Amino acid sequence: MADETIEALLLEQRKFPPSEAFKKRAHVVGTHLYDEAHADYEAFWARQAEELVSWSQPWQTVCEWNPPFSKWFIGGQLNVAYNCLDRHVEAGRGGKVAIHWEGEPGDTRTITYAQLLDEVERFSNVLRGLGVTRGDRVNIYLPMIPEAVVAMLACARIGAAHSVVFGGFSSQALADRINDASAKVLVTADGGWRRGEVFALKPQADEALASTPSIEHVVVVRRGGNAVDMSAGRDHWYHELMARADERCAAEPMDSEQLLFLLYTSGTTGKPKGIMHTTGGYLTHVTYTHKYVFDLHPDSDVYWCTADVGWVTGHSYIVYGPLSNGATQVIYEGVPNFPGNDRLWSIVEKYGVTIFYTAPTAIRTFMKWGTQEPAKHDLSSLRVIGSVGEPINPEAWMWYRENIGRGDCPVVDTWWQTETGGIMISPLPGATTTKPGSATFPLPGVGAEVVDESGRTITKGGGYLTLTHPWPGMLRGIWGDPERYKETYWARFPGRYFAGDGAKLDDDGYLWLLGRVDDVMNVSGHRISTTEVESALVSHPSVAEAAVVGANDATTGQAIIAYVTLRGGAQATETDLRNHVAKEIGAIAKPKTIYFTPDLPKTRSGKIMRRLLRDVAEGRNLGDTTTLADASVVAELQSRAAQSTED
Ligand code: 7RM
Repeated sequence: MADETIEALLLEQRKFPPSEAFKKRAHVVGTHLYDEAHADYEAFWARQAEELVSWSQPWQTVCEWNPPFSKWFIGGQLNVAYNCLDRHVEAGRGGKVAIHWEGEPGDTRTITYAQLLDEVERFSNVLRGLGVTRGDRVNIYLPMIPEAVVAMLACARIGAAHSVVFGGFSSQALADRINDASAKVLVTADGGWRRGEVFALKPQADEALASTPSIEHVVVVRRGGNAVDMSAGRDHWYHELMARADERCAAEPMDSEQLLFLLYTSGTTGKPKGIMHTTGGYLTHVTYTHKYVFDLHPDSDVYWCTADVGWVTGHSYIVYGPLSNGATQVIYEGVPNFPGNDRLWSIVEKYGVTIFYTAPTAIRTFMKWGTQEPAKHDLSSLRVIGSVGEPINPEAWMWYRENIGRGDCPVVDTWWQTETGGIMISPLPGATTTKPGSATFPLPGVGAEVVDESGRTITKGGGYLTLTHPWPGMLRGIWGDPERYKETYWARFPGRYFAGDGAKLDDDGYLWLLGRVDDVMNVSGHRISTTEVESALVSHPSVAEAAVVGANDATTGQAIIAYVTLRGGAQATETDLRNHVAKEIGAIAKPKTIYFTPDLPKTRSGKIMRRLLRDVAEGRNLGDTTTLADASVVAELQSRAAQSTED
């Protein structure tokens, strides 16, 4: 972590205690939850599981910890879909709106809990009819439409694990994930709306399906209206299957440790990891955090998380947390600047959104668009605003507070990961005095410590973020690769979970997250490994060698910068290679800039000097280059980087 960043954060002295007005209605004021959890974290989580989740059979053991493998609420049985739907309908809240859905073109759907339950029951029967049984995997590759939620909950209802692949991923990425999980069924759509146009999904899926032998059936939702090929016997329209499906499908009890989903995330190698999450612990974690971090009052709040269901934030804080809590939420299909830069604020006004959860990269984009955009709308309904996905710089935090939160809403900066399942470090809006740019403290029930290189606990200053004891939503492993699970998270600091993030503790004990310390980039809150992009580049026939680094970027947090050496006599343009990466991984992984160079800077033993390339990309003076085999390579790259900043 660059020293300047730490210095800049240290200068941040502003503090914002919760207002008296907010405290009056808040679920948590003061320290009682922290005290309770501190005394006995297992008993604390057990109380949450009992109060917030409905079980069809109680558990015998709260937690079994065979490091690094944990099991929670052992012997307990429950159904996640029952918790998210049936129990609200049974309690007389079937008429309550679960989802205010807004399509990008402006079409809308209002879906109550009773209607969502009906749809999920029918789709559960559809999946069963296609041969899906308990323990199978179902892949989901959909735009942000209600059917994504329906498909996930239907899987949960019948005990199949879903593996959602973000619609922006390429056919190759989809095929890799389907094959790793050996999924039986794929749920996709013809296309979806984005930036005023239909983007096709089914043709991408078709390309993937050419190399996914495990898939027996494909269900296609009609959304984009674009023409698609349907392969007879394999492909089926969602609406046709639904029209024929039985209406009722009882929620079967599942074991607390039944696999709920796989979600693939980038690691430091080229191969994404299938992160495993199970049933009882995960649901407890996301229900608890969604209720307390956002101070959710389901009878009066309208909640909106702008994530995509293809990311873990969409799983935990669009689908499972909010629905388990019986919240009313907004789901929006499209981009924030269609038809204008004020689209999100028009949605906040239209639905009276009270809780808004987004990413720093979005906030920095709103800053660029200017304060006149939110000023066009009445945002007075907002009362809690949140941030997730990457470190939020104090300037963006203050802008968010002032211009979206009227200087009056608590800002909750929430740190967590795909692997943690739910929020781990965050303020509680009625209890925590915030500082702009700090995620503040571990939540009650969570143990987090900063350690130095040798694993010693630090109480002040910078180091590595570790988690000190198991928590209910923690990943249960990496699909098919227990060794990689141990090595990635538990080997660096024995007995501790290593998150891969740098962190700093200030004089008051506040945590400041400093970003990744490994080869994982964070671009607009999306995790992409440098190796993955390098592999994509070298798979192009013209590329001999490639090095990829994440350089600081004012809007996206980090930007992907690639250095490429072409094969002798080969021709390829920057556009060719960017498109190639989009085809291999997806548009989110396209390098922002590609520098062509006859050689990459290497140590004498042949290792590419990525640190040095990052320095070049960020325009820093180079330190020690004496270990380089050929220092002139760097001088050349540096002068070109300087030129491109002047352009
Ligand atoms: C939820 C999510 C995880 C990585 C994580 C961090 C970074 C996430 C924050 C943050 C600073 C935050 N899951 N990160 N939230 N850094 N402050 N509030 O993003 O698996 O996709 O990414 O994201 O580096 O390790 S994720």
